[in-house]
Amino acid sequence: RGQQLTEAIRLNQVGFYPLAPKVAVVVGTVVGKFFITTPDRKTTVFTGQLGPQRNDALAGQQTRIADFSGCKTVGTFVIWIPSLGFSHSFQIRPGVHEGVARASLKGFYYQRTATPLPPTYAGQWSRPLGHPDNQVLVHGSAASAQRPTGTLISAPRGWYDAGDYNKYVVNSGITLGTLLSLYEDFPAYTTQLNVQIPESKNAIPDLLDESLWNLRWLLAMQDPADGGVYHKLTNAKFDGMVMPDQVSTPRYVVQKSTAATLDFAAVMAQASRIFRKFNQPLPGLADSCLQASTKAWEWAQQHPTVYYQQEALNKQFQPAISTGAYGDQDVQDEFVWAAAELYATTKQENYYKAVQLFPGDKTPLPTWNQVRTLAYYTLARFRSELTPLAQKDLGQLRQGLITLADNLTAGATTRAYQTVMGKTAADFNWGSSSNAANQGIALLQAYQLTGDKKYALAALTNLDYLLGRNATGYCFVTGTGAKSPQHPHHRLSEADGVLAPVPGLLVGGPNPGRQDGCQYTSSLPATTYADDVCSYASNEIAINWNAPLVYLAGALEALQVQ
Ligand code: 9MR
Repeated sequence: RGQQLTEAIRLNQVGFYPLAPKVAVVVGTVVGKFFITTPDRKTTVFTGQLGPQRNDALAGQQTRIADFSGCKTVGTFVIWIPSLGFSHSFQIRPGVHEGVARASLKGFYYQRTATPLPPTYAGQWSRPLGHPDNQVLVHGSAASAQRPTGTLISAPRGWYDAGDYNKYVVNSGITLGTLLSLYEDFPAYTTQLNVQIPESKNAIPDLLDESLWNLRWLLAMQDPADGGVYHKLTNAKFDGMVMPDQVSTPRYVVQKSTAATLDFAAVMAQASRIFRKFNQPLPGLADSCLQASTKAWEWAQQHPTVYYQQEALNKQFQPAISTGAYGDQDVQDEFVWAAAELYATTKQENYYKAVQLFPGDKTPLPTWNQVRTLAYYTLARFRSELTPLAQKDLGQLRQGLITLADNLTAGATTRAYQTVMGKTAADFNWGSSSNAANQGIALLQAYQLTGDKKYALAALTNLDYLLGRNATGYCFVTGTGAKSPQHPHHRLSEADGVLAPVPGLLVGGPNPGRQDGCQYTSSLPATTYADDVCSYASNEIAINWNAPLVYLAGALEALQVQ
Protein backbone atom coordinates (compact mmCIF):
# COMPACT_ATOMS: atom_id res chain seq x y z
CA ARG A 1 0.00 0.00 0.00
CA GLY A 2 0.99 3.56 -0.54
CA GLN A 3 3.43 2.58 -3.29
CA GLN A 4 1.30 4.02 -6.11
CA LEU A 5 0.49 7.44 -7.46
CA THR A 6 -2.61 8.98 -5.91
CA GLU A 7 -4.74 11.69 -7.52
CA ALA A 8 -6.06 12.63 -4.07
CA ILE A 9 -3.10 14.89 -3.36
CA ARG A 10 -3.68 18.19 -5.19
CA LEU A 11 -0.83 20.59 -5.62
CA ASN A 12 0.94 22.94 -7.99
CA GLN A 13 2.41 20.31 -10.30
CA VAL A 14 5.17 22.63 -11.45
CA GLY A 15 6.58 23.63 -8.12
CA PHE A 16 7.45 26.12 -5.42
CA TYR A 17 9.93 28.85 -4.60
CA PRO A 18 12.29 27.72 -1.81
CA LEU A 19 11.24 30.37 0.69
CA ALA A 20 7.57 30.73 -0.31
CA PRO A 21 4.57 29.08 1.38
CA LYS A 22 3.95 25.52 0.11
CA VAL A 23 0.58 23.88 0.40
CA ALA A 24 -0.98 20.70 -0.95
CA VAL A 25 -4.55 19.56 -0.40
CA VAL A 26 -5.45 15.97 0.40
CA VAL A 27 -8.98 14.93 -0.58
CA GLY A 28 -10.66 12.30 1.59
CA THR A 29 -10.48 11.12 5.16
CA VAL A 30 -6.84 10.19 5.61
CA VAL A 31 -5.19 11.64 8.74
CA GLY A 32 -1.72 11.69 10.23
CA LYS A 33 1.71 12.34 8.83
CA PHE A 34 2.92 13.20 5.38
CA PHE A 35 6.45 13.15 4.00
CA ILE A 36 8.26 15.16 1.37
CA THR A 37 10.55 12.64 -0.28
CA THR A 38 12.57 12.13 -3.41
CA PRO A 39 10.46 10.53 -6.19
CA ASP A 40 11.83 7.08 -5.27
CA ARG A 41 10.65 7.75 -1.68
CA LYS A 42 14.07 6.75 -0.35
CA THR A 43 15.08 10.12 1.04
CA THR A 44 12.78 12.18 3.23
CA VAL A 45 13.53 15.90 3.37
CA PHE A 46 10.53 17.02 5.44
CA THR A 47 7.88 15.49 7.68
CA GLY A 48 4.58 17.18 8.46
CA GLN A 49 1.18 16.56 9.98
CA LEU A 50 -2.03 16.87 7.95
CA GLY A 51 -4.21 19.74 9.12
CA PRO A 52 -7.77 19.59 10.46
CA GLN A 53 -10.61 18.46 8.24
CA ARG A 54 -12.15 21.11 6.02
CA ASN A 55 -15.27 20.98 3.94
CA ASP A 56 -15.54 22.35 0.42
CA ALA A 57 -19.18 22.90 -0.42
CA LEU A 58 -18.38 24.15 -3.95
CA ALA A 59 -16.57 20.89 -4.72
CA GLY A 60 -18.42 18.45 -2.48
CA GLN A 61 -15.14 17.37 -0.93
CA GLN A 62 -13.60 16.87 2.48
CA THR A 63 -10.01 17.92 2.54
CA ARG A 64 -6.95 18.39 4.73
CA ILE A 65 -4.06 20.73 4.18
CA ALA A 66 -0.49 19.47 3.94
CA ASP A 67 1.59 22.53 4.73
CA PHE A 68 5.25 22.07 3.94
CA SER A 69 6.31 25.70 3.84
CA GLY A 70 9.13 24.74 6.18
CA CYS A 71 10.67 22.56 3.48
CA LYS A 72 13.25 24.74 1.77
CA THR A 73 15.37 22.09 0.12
CA VAL A 74 15.93 22.57 -3.58
CA GLY A 75 15.16 19.52 -5.73
CA THR A 76 12.47 17.30 -7.21
CA PHE A 77 10.10 15.69 -4.75
CA VAL A 78 6.76 14.01 -4.12
CA ILE A 79 4.43 14.13 -1.16
CA TRP A 80 4.09 10.67 0.29
CA ILE A 81 1.35 9.49 2.60
CA PRO A 82 2.08 5.82 3.30
CA SER A 83 -1.57 4.82 3.73
CA LEU A 84 -2.60 6.61 0.52
CA GLY A 85 0.17 6.88 -2.05
CA PHE A 86 2.41 9.58 -3.47
CA SER A 87 1.64 12.77 -5.39
CA HIS A 88 2.76 13.94 -8.81
CA SER A 89 6.33 15.17 -8.57
CA PHE A 90 7.18 18.85 -8.31
CA GLN A 91 10.25 21.02 -7.97
CA ILE A 92 11.43 23.39 -5.28
CA ARG A 93 13.77 25.99 -6.74
CA PRO A 94 14.17 29.66 -7.59
CA GLY A 95 12.69 30.54 -10.97
CA VAL A 96 10.38 27.55 -10.88
CA HIS A 97 7.60 29.30 -12.86
CA GLU A 98 9.78 30.71 -15.63
CA GLY A 99 8.77 27.77 -17.84
CA VAL A 100 5.07 28.57 -17.38
CA ALA A 101 5.67 32.24 -18.18
CA ARG A 102 7.52 31.32 -21.36
CA ALA A 103 5.15 28.56 -22.45
CA SER A 104 2.05 30.69 -22.00
CA LEU A 105 3.57 33.53 -24.01
CA LYS A 106 4.67 31.09 -26.69
CA GLY A 107 1.06 29.88 -26.74
CA PHE A 108 0.20 33.08 -28.64
CA TYR A 109 2.68 32.24 -31.37
CA TYR A 110 0.80 29.00 -32.04
CA GLN A 111 -2.40 31.04 -32.45
CA ARG A 112 -0.95 33.21 -35.23
CA THR A 113 -2.99 33.51 -38.41
CA ALA A 114 -1.69 34.33 -41.89
CA THR A 115 1.74 32.78 -41.49
CA PRO A 116 3.24 29.33 -41.69
CA LEU A 117 4.64 27.96 -38.45
CA PRO A 118 7.94 26.25 -39.35
CA PRO A 119 9.35 23.41 -37.24
CA THR A 120 12.22 25.64 -36.05
CA TYR A 121 9.74 27.58 -33.93
CA ALA A 122 6.73 25.29 -33.71
CA GLY A 123 8.34 21.86 -33.38
CA GLN A 124 5.82 19.07 -33.89
CA TRP A 125 3.04 21.67 -34.04
CA SER A 126 4.43 23.20 -37.20
CA ARG A 127 1.73 23.90 -39.80
CA PRO A 128 1.12 25.67 -43.11
CA LEU A 129 -0.25 29.18 -43.29
CA GLY A 130 -3.91 29.53 -42.35
CA HIS A 131 -6.40 32.32 -42.97
CA PRO A 132 -4.33 34.89 -44.91
CA ASP A 133 -7.15 37.42 -44.47
CA ASN A 134 -5.84 39.59 -47.27
CA GLN A 135 -9.20 39.45 -49.05
CA VAL A 136 -11.86 40.05 -46.47
CA LEU A 137 -15.39 41.02 -47.47
CA VAL A 138 -17.15 44.03 -46.02
CA HIS A 139 -20.39 42.58 -44.64
CA GLY A 140 -23.63 44.44 -45.25
CA SER A 141 -23.69 45.48 -41.59
CA ALA A 142 -20.35 47.24 -42.08
CA ALA A 143 -21.01 48.90 -45.41
CA SER A 144 -20.23 52.58 -45.91
CA ALA A 145 -20.11 54.98 -48.88
CA GLN A 146 -16.39 54.34 -49.34
CA ARG A 147 -16.66 50.63 -48.62
CA PRO A 148 -19.95 49.26 -49.94
CA THR A 149 -21.04 45.68 -49.21
CA GLY A 150 -18.65 43.18 -50.75
CA THR A 151 -15.66 45.53 -50.87
CA LEU A 152 -12.45 43.57 -50.29
CA ILE A 153 -10.12 44.76 -47.56
CA SER A 154 -6.90 43.30 -46.22
CA ALA A 155 -6.55 42.57 -42.50
CA PRO A 156 -3.91 39.85 -42.13
CA ARG A 157 -2.07 38.65 -39.01
CA GLY A 158 -3.60 38.58 -35.57
CA TRP A 159 -4.26 35.55 -33.38
CA TYR A 160 -7.07 33.05 -33.56
CA ASP A 161 -9.28 34.02 -30.65
CA ALA A 162 -9.63 30.62 -29.11
CA GLY A 163 -10.55 27.13 -30.25
CA ASP A 164 -12.22 28.77 -33.25
CA TYR A 165 -10.61 30.59 -36.15
CA ASN A 166 -12.11 34.06 -35.84
CA LYS A 167 -10.61 37.36 -34.73
CA TYR A 168 -12.62 39.54 -32.37
CA VAL A 169 -11.63 43.12 -31.57
CA VAL A 170 -13.25 43.32 -28.13
CA ASN A 171 -11.46 40.24 -26.90
CA SER A 172 -8.20 41.32 -28.47
CA GLY A 173 -8.50 44.55 -26.51
CA ILE A 174 -8.22 43.16 -23.00
CA THR A 175 -5.71 40.57 -24.20
CA LEU A 176 -3.29 43.12 -25.60
CA GLY A 177 -3.93 45.50 -22.71
CA THR A 178 -2.89 42.75 -20.30
CA LEU A 179 0.23 41.70 -22.22
CA LEU A 180 1.36 45.27 -22.77
CA SER A 181 0.80 45.99 -19.07
CA LEU A 182 3.05 43.11 -18.14
CA TYR A 183 5.74 44.80 -20.20
CA GLU A 184 5.10 48.19 -18.60
CA ASP A 185 5.03 46.79 -15.07
CA PHE A 186 8.12 44.59 -15.43
CA PRO A 187 10.19 45.89 -18.35
CA ALA A 188 13.53 44.43 -17.22
CA TYR A 189 12.21 40.93 -16.61
CA THR A 190 10.08 40.78 -19.74
CA THR A 191 12.80 42.15 -21.98
CA GLN A 192 14.99 39.10 -21.35
CA LEU A 193 12.09 36.66 -21.81
CA ASN A 194 12.98 34.71 -24.97
CA VAL A 195 10.34 32.39 -26.38
CA GLN A 196 11.96 31.45 -29.70
CA ILE A 197 9.73 33.10 -32.21
CA PRO A 198 10.89 34.27 -35.66
CA GLU A 199 11.52 37.80 -34.30
CA SER A 200 13.51 36.68 -31.24
CA LYS A 201 16.78 38.06 -32.57
CA ASN A 202 15.54 41.59 -33.32
CA ALA A 203 15.89 44.57 -30.97
CA ILE A 204 12.37 44.25 -29.55
CA PRO A 205 11.40 42.06 -26.58
CA ASP A 206 9.54 38.89 -27.61
CA LEU A 207 6.56 39.91 -25.51
CA LEU A 208 6.22 43.04 -27.65
CA ASP A 209 6.99 41.27 -30.92
CA GLU A 210 4.27 38.73 -30.23
CA SER A 211 1.87 41.53 -29.24
CA LEU A 212 2.72 43.33 -32.48
CA TRP A 213 1.44 40.37 -34.46
CA ASN A 214 -2.02 41.13 -33.19
CA LEU A 215 -1.62 44.90 -32.99
CA ARG A 216 -0.89 45.17 -36.70
CA TRP A 217 -4.04 43.23 -37.49
CA LEU A 218 -5.97 45.44 -35.14
CA LEU A 219 -4.80 48.57 -36.96
CA ALA A 220 -6.38 47.19 -40.13
CA MET A 221 -9.74 46.81 -38.39
CA GLN A 222 -10.22 50.58 -38.29
CA ASP A 223 -12.15 52.17 -41.13
CA PRO A 224 -9.73 54.88 -42.29
CA ALA A 225 -12.64 57.00 -43.50
CA ASP A 226 -14.22 57.64 -40.11
CA GLY A 227 -12.10 55.99 -37.38
CA GLY A 228 -14.76 53.46 -36.36
CA VAL A 229 -13.59 49.90 -35.73
CA TYR A 230 -15.24 46.74 -37.01
CA HIS A 231 -16.44 44.46 -34.23
CA LYS A 232 -14.83 41.33 -35.65
CA LEU A 233 -13.29 39.55 -38.61
CA THR A 234 -15.10 36.28 -38.95
CA ASN A 235 -16.57 33.41 -40.91
CA ALA A 236 -20.32 33.39 -41.14
CA LYS A 237 -20.33 30.11 -39.19
CA PHE A 238 -17.70 28.33 -37.12
CA ASP A 239 -15.36 26.18 -39.21
CA GLY A 240 -15.32 22.44 -38.59
CA MET A 241 -12.57 20.67 -36.64
CA VAL A 242 -10.07 20.98 -39.50
CA MET A 243 -6.65 22.54 -39.93
CA PRO A 244 -6.78 26.21 -40.98
CA ASP A 245 -5.06 25.69 -44.35
CA GLN A 246 -7.88 23.28 -45.27
CA VAL A 247 -10.61 25.90 -45.16
CA SER A 248 -11.36 28.77 -47.46
CA THR A 249 -14.78 29.90 -46.26
CA PRO A 250 -15.33 33.61 -46.89
CA ARG A 251 -14.24 36.02 -44.19
CA TYR A 252 -16.10 39.18 -43.28
CA VAL A 253 -15.64 42.31 -41.29
CA VAL A 254 -18.93 43.15 -39.62
CA GLN A 255 -20.54 46.21 -38.09
CA LYS A 256 -18.50 48.81 -36.25
CA SER A 257 -19.28 48.98 -32.54
CA THR A 258 -18.60 51.44 -29.74
CA ALA A 259 -17.10 48.72 -27.54
CA ALA A 260 -14.66 47.56 -30.20
CA THR A 261 -13.74 51.14 -31.10
CA LEU A 262 -13.03 52.12 -27.49
CA ASP A 263 -11.05 48.97 -26.71
CA PHE A 264 -9.06 49.72 -29.85
CA ALA A 265 -8.54 53.32 -28.70
CA ALA A 266 -7.28 52.14 -25.31
CA VAL A 267 -4.85 49.58 -26.70
CA MET A 268 -3.51 51.91 -29.38
CA ALA A 269 -2.89 54.65 -26.84
CA GLN A 270 -1.01 52.22 -24.63
CA ALA A 271 0.94 50.80 -27.59
CA SER A 272 1.86 54.30 -28.67
CA ARG A 273 3.67 55.15 -25.44
CA ILE A 274 5.39 51.76 -25.37
CA PHE A 275 6.60 51.76 -28.98
CA ARG A 276 7.71 55.38 -28.69
CA LYS A 277 10.84 53.89 -27.09
CA PHE A 278 11.32 51.62 -30.11
CA ASN A 279 11.20 54.33 -32.75
CA GLN A 280 14.51 53.17 -34.14
CA PRO A 281 13.47 49.64 -35.14
CA LEU A 282 9.85 50.68 -35.67
CA PRO A 283 9.85 54.16 -37.21
CA GLY A 284 6.48 55.86 -37.14
CA LEU A 285 4.62 53.10 -35.34
CA ALA A 286 4.07 55.08 -32.15
CA ASP A 287 2.64 58.02 -34.12
CA SER A 288 0.38 55.75 -36.16
CA CYS A 289 -0.95 54.14 -33.01
CA LEU A 290 -1.71 57.45 -31.35
CA GLN A 291 -3.39 58.80 -34.45
CA ALA A 292 -5.47 55.64 -34.74
CA SER A 293 -6.38 55.91 -31.08
CA THR A 294 -7.56 59.53 -31.21
CA LYS A 295 -9.55 58.89 -34.38
CA ALA A 296 -11.25 55.93 -32.70
CA TRP A 297 -11.93 58.01 -29.61
CA GLU A 298 -13.57 60.69 -31.74
CA TRP A 299 -15.74 58.12 -33.53
CA ALA A 300 -16.90 56.80 -30.15
CA GLN A 301 -17.74 60.32 -28.99
CA GLN A 302 -20.03 60.62 -31.98
CA HIS A 303 -21.37 57.06 -31.72
CA PRO A 304 -21.54 56.37 -27.98
CA THR A 305 -24.21 53.65 -28.08
CA VAL A 306 -23.60 51.46 -31.12
CA TYR A 307 -23.86 47.98 -29.64
CA TYR A 308 -23.17 44.72 -31.41
CA GLN A 309 -26.42 42.76 -31.37
CA GLN A 310 -25.95 39.70 -33.50
CA GLU A 311 -29.55 38.50 -33.59
CA ALA A 312 -30.90 41.86 -34.61
CA LEU A 313 -28.19 42.17 -37.23
CA ASN A 314 -29.06 38.77 -38.67
CA LYS A 315 -32.63 39.94 -39.30
CA GLN A 316 -31.26 42.65 -41.56
CA PHE A 317 -28.21 41.27 -43.33
CA GLN A 318 -27.03 38.20 -45.21
CA PRO A 319 -25.21 35.99 -44.60
CA ALA A 320 -26.30 35.49 -41.01
CA ILE A 321 -23.35 35.48 -38.59
CA SER A 322 -23.32 32.85 -35.84
CA THR A 323 -19.78 33.04 -34.46
CA GLY A 324 -18.83 34.49 -31.06
CA ALA A 325 -20.71 37.69 -30.31
CA TYR A 326 -18.73 39.42 -27.57
CA GLY A 327 -21.79 41.61 -27.53
CA ASP A 328 -21.19 44.00 -24.67
CA GLN A 329 -24.26 46.17 -24.13
CA ASP A 330 -22.70 48.52 -21.57
CA VAL A 331 -19.74 50.62 -22.68
CA GLN A 332 -19.32 52.93 -19.72
CA ASP A 333 -16.25 50.97 -18.65
CA GLU A 334 -14.77 50.99 -22.17
CA PHE A 335 -15.04 54.79 -22.15
CA VAL A 336 -13.20 54.88 -18.82
CA TRP A 337 -10.43 52.61 -20.06
CA ALA A 338 -9.89 54.47 -23.34
CA ALA A 339 -9.93 57.85 -21.57
CA ALA A 340 -7.39 56.70 -18.99
CA GLU A 341 -5.00 55.26 -21.59
CA LEU A 342 -5.22 58.36 -23.77
CA TYR A 343 -4.65 60.53 -20.73
CA ALA A 344 -1.69 58.45 -19.53
CA THR A 345 -0.06 58.66 -22.95
CA THR A 346 -0.74 62.30 -23.80
CA LYS A 347 -1.12 63.79 -20.28
CA GLN A 348 -3.94 65.87 -21.78
CA GLU A 349 -6.48 66.48 -19.08
CA ASN A 350 -9.34 66.77 -21.55
CA TYR A 351 -9.34 62.95 -21.76
CA TYR A 352 -9.33 62.69 -17.99
CA LYS A 353 -12.29 65.04 -17.77
CA ALA A 354 -14.22 63.51 -20.66
CA VAL A 355 -15.79 60.71 -18.64
CA GLN A 356 -16.74 59.92 -15.07
CA LEU A 357 -13.67 57.86 -14.15
CA PHE A 358 -15.00 56.64 -10.82
CA PRO A 359 -18.67 55.92 -11.49
CA GLY A 360 -19.16 53.67 -8.45
CA ASP A 361 -17.27 52.55 -5.38
CA LYS A 362 -16.90 48.99 -6.63
CA THR A 363 -13.69 48.13 -8.47
CA PRO A 364 -14.71 45.26 -10.74
CA LEU A 365 -12.45 42.35 -11.67
CA PRO A 366 -11.47 42.70 -15.34
CA THR A 367 -13.00 40.48 -17.98
CA TRP A 368 -13.65 40.97 -21.70
CA ASN A 369 -16.83 42.97 -21.11
CA GLN A 370 -15.68 44.81 -17.98
CA VAL A 371 -12.47 46.75 -18.49
CA ARG A 372 -12.86 49.67 -16.09
CA THR A 373 -10.23 48.43 -13.66
CA LEU A 374 -7.64 48.27 -16.45
CA ALA A 375 -7.88 52.06 -16.39
CA TYR A 376 -7.05 52.08 -12.68
CA TYR A 377 -4.06 49.76 -13.18
CA THR A 378 -2.68 52.22 -15.70
CA LEU A 379 -3.31 55.32 -13.58
CA ALA A 380 -1.71 53.55 -10.61
CA ARG A 381 1.30 52.56 -12.73
CA PHE A 382 1.89 56.20 -13.65
CA ARG A 383 0.93 57.58 -10.23
CA SER A 384 4.13 59.60 -9.90
CA GLU A 385 3.61 61.28 -13.28
CA LEU A 386 -0.02 62.36 -13.00
CA THR A 387 -1.07 65.94 -13.60
CA PRO A 388 -2.60 67.81 -10.63
CA LEU A 389 -6.17 67.04 -11.69
CA ALA A 390 -5.59 63.29 -11.60
CA GLN A 391 -3.46 63.50 -8.49
CA LYS A 392 -6.54 64.65 -6.59
CA ASP A 393 -8.09 61.23 -7.24
CA LEU A 394 -5.08 59.21 -6.18
CA GLY A 395 -6.48 58.40 -2.74
CA GLN A 396 -9.67 57.08 -4.23
CA LEU A 397 -7.75 55.11 -6.84
CA ARG A 398 -5.52 53.48 -4.23
CA GLN A 399 -8.42 52.73 -1.95
CA GLY A 400 -10.41 51.09 -4.73
CA LEU A 401 -7.57 48.78 -5.72
CA ILE A 402 -6.74 47.89 -2.13
CA THR A 403 -10.38 47.18 -1.30
CA LEU A 404 -10.62 44.90 -4.33
CA ALA A 405 -7.54 43.00 -3.16
CA ASP A 406 -8.79 42.81 0.43
CA ASN A 407 -12.15 41.46 -0.68
CA LEU A 408 -10.43 38.84 -2.79
CA THR A 409 -8.12 37.64 -0.01
CA ALA A 410 -10.73 37.63 2.76
CA GLY A 411 -11.17 34.09 4.06
CA ALA A 412 -8.67 32.48 1.68
CA THR A 413 -6.58 30.85 4.40
CA THR A 414 -9.57 29.07 5.92
CA ARG A 415 -10.83 27.74 2.58
CA ALA A 416 -10.46 24.04 1.78
CA TYR A 417 -7.94 24.74 -0.99
CA GLN A 418 -6.46 27.86 0.61
CA THR A 419 -6.57 29.76 -2.67
CA VAL A 420 -8.02 33.19 -3.40
CA MET A 421 -9.88 31.56 -6.28
CA GLY A 422 -13.09 29.85 -5.21
CA LYS A 423 -14.45 32.23 -2.62
CA THR A 424 -17.97 31.84 -3.99
CA ALA A 425 -19.70 29.98 -6.79
CA ALA A 426 -19.59 33.21 -8.81
CA ASP A 427 -15.90 32.57 -9.50
CA PHE A 428 -16.85 29.56 -11.61
CA ASN A 429 -18.33 30.79 -14.87
CA TRP A 430 -17.27 30.39 -18.51
CA GLY A 431 -13.53 30.95 -18.51
CA SER A 432 -13.21 30.59 -14.72
CA SER A 433 -9.46 30.05 -15.05
CA SER A 434 -9.16 33.63 -16.25
CA ASN A 435 -10.89 34.80 -13.08
CA ALA A 436 -8.15 33.12 -11.07
CA ALA A 437 -5.49 34.74 -13.21
CA ASN A 438 -7.13 38.17 -13.21
CA GLN A 439 -7.58 38.00 -9.43
CA GLY A 440 -3.86 37.33 -9.28
CA ILE A 441 -3.16 40.45 -11.33
CA ALA A 442 -5.42 42.56 -9.08
CA LEU A 443 -3.51 41.29 -6.04
CA LEU A 444 -0.16 42.07 -7.66
CA GLN A 445 -1.37 45.60 -8.38
CA ALA A 446 -2.15 46.00 -4.67
CA TYR A 447 1.30 44.62 -3.89
CA GLN A 448 2.94 47.13 -6.23
CA LEU A 449 0.97 49.95 -4.60
CA THR A 450 1.53 49.02 -0.97
CA GLY A 451 4.62 46.84 -0.87
CA ASP A 452 2.64 44.50 1.39
CA LYS A 453 3.86 40.98 0.65
CA LYS A 454 0.60 39.37 1.71
CA TYR A 455 -0.94 40.42 -1.61
CA ALA A 456 1.84 38.87 -3.66
CA LEU A 457 1.62 35.63 -1.69
CA ALA A 458 -2.14 35.64 -2.21
CA ALA A 459 -1.56 35.98 -5.96
CA LEU A 460 0.73 32.96 -5.78
CA THR A 461 -2.12 30.85 -4.36
CA ASN A 462 -4.01 31.42 -7.61
CA LEU A 463 -1.06 30.32 -9.72
CA ASP A 464 -1.03 27.22 -7.50
CA TYR A 465 -4.74 26.84 -8.28
CA LEU A 466 -4.20 27.01 -12.03
CA LEU A 467 -1.30 24.58 -11.91
CA GLY A 468 -3.11 21.88 -9.96
CA ARG A 469 -4.14 22.87 -6.44
CA ASN A 470 -7.81 22.77 -7.27
CA ALA A 471 -10.79 20.49 -6.85
CA THR A 472 -10.36 18.87 -10.28
CA GLY A 473 -6.71 17.95 -9.77
CA TYR A 474 -5.84 19.22 -13.26
CA CYS A 475 -3.07 21.62 -14.11
CA PHE A 476 -5.13 23.76 -16.50
CA VAL A 477 -2.24 24.66 -18.83
CA THR A 478 -1.63 22.33 -21.78
CA GLY A 479 1.78 20.70 -21.89
CA THR A 480 2.52 21.69 -18.30
CA GLY A 481 2.57 19.58 -15.13
CA ALA A 482 1.82 15.86 -14.85
CA LYS A 483 -1.94 15.96 -15.37
CA SER A 484 -3.01 18.58 -17.89
CA PRO A 485 -5.78 18.79 -20.51
CA GLN A 486 -5.27 16.36 -23.39
CA HIS A 487 -8.41 17.15 -25.37
CA PRO A 488 -8.98 20.91 -25.36
CA HIS A 489 -11.75 22.30 -27.54
CA HIS A 490 -9.15 23.72 -29.89
CA ARG A 491 -9.25 23.11 -33.63
CA LEU A 492 -5.49 23.35 -34.03
CA SER A 493 -4.90 20.69 -31.36
CA GLU A 494 -7.72 18.44 -32.48
CA ALA A 495 -7.02 18.45 -36.23
CA ASP A 496 -3.22 18.38 -36.41
CA GLY A 497 -2.76 14.64 -35.98
CA VAL A 498 -0.30 15.23 -33.16
CA LEU A 499 -1.16 13.41 -29.96
CA ALA A 500 -0.11 16.17 -27.57
CA PRO A 501 -2.21 19.33 -27.63
CA VAL A 502 -0.61 22.62 -28.61
CA PRO A 503 1.29 23.64 -25.44
CA GLY A 504 1.06 26.68 -23.21
CA LEU A 505 -2.68 27.20 -23.47
CA LEU A 506 -4.94 27.79 -20.47
CA VAL A 507 -8.30 26.01 -20.66
CA GLY A 508 -11.49 27.69 -19.45
CA GLY A 509 -11.89 25.51 -16.36
CA PRO A 510 -14.88 24.57 -14.18
CA ASN A 511 -18.16 26.07 -15.36
CA PRO A 512 -21.41 24.72 -13.95
CA GLY A 513 -23.21 26.56 -16.76
CA ARG A 514 -22.48 23.56 -19.04
CA GLN A 515 -23.66 25.54 -22.10
CA ASP A 516 -22.18 22.88 -24.39
CA GLY A 517 -24.48 20.07 -23.24
CA CYS A 518 -21.52 17.68 -22.91
CA GLN A 519 -21.15 14.88 -20.36
CA TYR A 520 -19.77 15.91 -16.98
CA THR A 521 -19.15 13.81 -13.91
CA SER A 522 -20.13 16.66 -11.59
CA SER A 523 -22.44 19.65 -11.59
CA LEU A 524 -20.85 21.40 -8.62
CA PRO A 525 -19.23 24.80 -9.31
CA ALA A 526 -15.61 23.87 -8.65
CA THR A 527 -15.66 20.48 -10.39
CA THR A 528 -17.83 20.87 -13.49
CA TYR A 529 -14.93 20.36 -15.83
CA ALA A 530 -14.47 17.81 -18.62
CA ASP A 531 -11.22 17.20 -20.47
CA ASP A 532 -13.22 16.54 -23.60
CA VAL A 533 -13.03 18.23 -26.99
CA CYS A 534 -16.82 18.50 -26.87
CA SER A 535 -16.65 20.78 -23.86
CA TYR A 536 -16.30 24.28 -25.22
CA ALA A 537 -17.81 25.63 -22.01
CA SER A 538 -15.07 24.21 -19.76
CA ASN A 539 -12.21 23.03 -21.98
CA GLU A 540 -11.73 25.62 -24.71
CA ILE A 541 -8.73 27.91 -24.69
CA ALA A 542 -8.82 31.68 -25.40
CA ILE A 543 -6.37 34.54 -25.81
CA ASN A 544 -8.04 36.59 -23.08
CA TRP A 545 -7.51 33.70 -20.65
CA ASN A 546 -3.91 33.11 -21.64
CA ALA A 547 -2.85 36.74 -21.33
CA PRO A 548 -3.52 37.03 -17.57
CA LEU A 549 -1.70 33.73 -17.08
CA VAL A 550 1.34 35.17 -18.87
CA TYR A 551 1.03 38.20 -16.60
CA LEU A 552 0.61 36.24 -13.38
CA ALA A 553 3.43 33.77 -14.01
CA GLY A 554 5.69 36.45 -15.49
CA ALA A 555 5.11 38.95 -12.69
CA LEU A 556 5.64 36.36 -9.96
CA GLU A 557 8.87 35.32 -11.66
CA ALA A 558 9.95 38.94 -11.94
CA LEU A 559 9.24 39.44 -8.26
CA GLN A 560 10.46 36.01 -7.05
CA VAL A 561 7.89 36.37 -4.32
CA GLN A 562 8.67 34.54 -1.13
O1 9MR B 1 -15.38 33.99 -23.07
C1 9MR B 1 -16.70 34.16 -23.59
C2 9MR B 1 -17.69 33.95 -22.46
O2 9MR B 1 -17.55 34.95 -21.49
C3 9MR B 1 -19.10 33.94 -23.02
O3 9MR B 1 -20.00 33.60 -21.98
C4 9MR B 1 -19.20 32.94 -24.16
C5 9MR B 1 -20.58 32.88 -24.80
O4 9MR B 1 -20.88 34.07 -25.42
O5 9MR B 1 -18.25 33.26 -25.17
C6 9MR B 1 -16.93 33.19 -24.72
O6 9MR B 1 -16.08 33.55 -25.77
C7 9MR B 1 -15.99 32.66 -26.87
C8 9MR B 1 -16.24 33.50 -28.12
O7 9MR B 1 -17.56 33.93 -28.14
C9 9MR B 1 -15.89 32.75 -29.40
N1 9MR B 1 -14.56 32.20 -29.35
C10 9MR B 1 -14.36 31.32 -28.20
C11 9MR B 1 -14.57 32.10 -26.92
C12 9MR B 1 -14.23 31.24 -25.71
O8 9MR B 1 -15.15 30.23 -25.48
